[in-house]
Amino acid sequence: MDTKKLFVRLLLFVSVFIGTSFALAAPGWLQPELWLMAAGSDIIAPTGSVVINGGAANTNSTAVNLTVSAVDAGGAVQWMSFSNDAISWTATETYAPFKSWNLPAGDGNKAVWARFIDFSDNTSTPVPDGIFLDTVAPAAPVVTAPLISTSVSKNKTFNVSWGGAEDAAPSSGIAAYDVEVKTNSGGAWVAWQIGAPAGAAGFTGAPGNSYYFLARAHDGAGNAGPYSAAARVIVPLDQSKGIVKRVGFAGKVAKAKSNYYLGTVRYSITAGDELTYAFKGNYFALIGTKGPKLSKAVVTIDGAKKTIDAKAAKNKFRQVLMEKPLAMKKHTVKIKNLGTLRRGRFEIDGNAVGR
Ligand SMILES: [Ca+2]
Ligand SMILES: [Ca+2]
Repeated sequence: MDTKKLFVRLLLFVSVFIGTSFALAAPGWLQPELWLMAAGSDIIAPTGSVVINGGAANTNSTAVNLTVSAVDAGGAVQWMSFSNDAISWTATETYAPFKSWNLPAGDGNKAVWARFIDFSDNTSTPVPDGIFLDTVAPAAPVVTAPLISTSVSKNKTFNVSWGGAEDAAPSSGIAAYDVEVKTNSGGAWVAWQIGAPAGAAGFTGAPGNSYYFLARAHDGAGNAGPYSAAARVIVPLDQSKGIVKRVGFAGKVAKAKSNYYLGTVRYSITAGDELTYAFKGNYFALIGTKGPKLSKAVVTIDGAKKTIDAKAAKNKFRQVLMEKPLAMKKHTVKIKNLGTLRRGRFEIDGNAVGR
């Protein structure tokens, strides 16, 4: 074998050897960090950030999730470490984008600090993120509504308002209210206003039904408070519903623009006229007109009589002329016009029957 061939073979062998070695070591060799480390030249610390719960302002749990992000100018971030006070740090652990973390107990402002370390042990300046810890739910709010819709409305629509929930300090604030409604005592609760600010809204019912409203508040950290007591609103039956017997009381007014409930009223101008109603419910109120020319009447509920007087200095519409809580069952109500002298007219506008 001549020298030339030997040289070519040697060259080939060396090339293969270097190529193989380079290929095996390539991941390391290609990392500039290692070159710089070898040269002792990485003196730049990493920089990074930490975000608690995706940047949320509040949390109701001490268990939070951290998202970290860090870069190193000289190479790669290798380790990370955390602290609740920037004094006492966790043991360094391999850098990763997520970390489960526990805030110290006690509601209020909380901070979590992170720091990042590179291969050359350069440690970043600690960086914080803050969050407000609120683990205590707000108290029940207040729901306000009329006992009988006709006290505030001549149609079937009335206003319901909610608000006033207190959230004990340290508080993340009241964020929203939920208001639910059910129809009659046996009904199912149904969402009506969900995630609403404190406020009021009109509700339209059907005559003869009772509507129950209750509300709860959520604070800014997502704690839901207890439900308020329920407020009941009775939407009365119009005066001609539920009549089982009628003597007189033949007068009727139907005038949409009047102040009567549903624009209608039934009246008597004769002493002794009598209307008998039958209802099933746990409450009864007679809705009628008061005024200078309006009479006395006798109301008999299940046999118990009561004399009432519709006289008032000026006309007032949709007044509660009498009311009575009752056992939940069928009741008979008789209304007899006494036809008082010079003010013999008696007007029945509706009957509020609680259910
Ligand atoms: Ca709270
Ligand atoms: Ca009416």
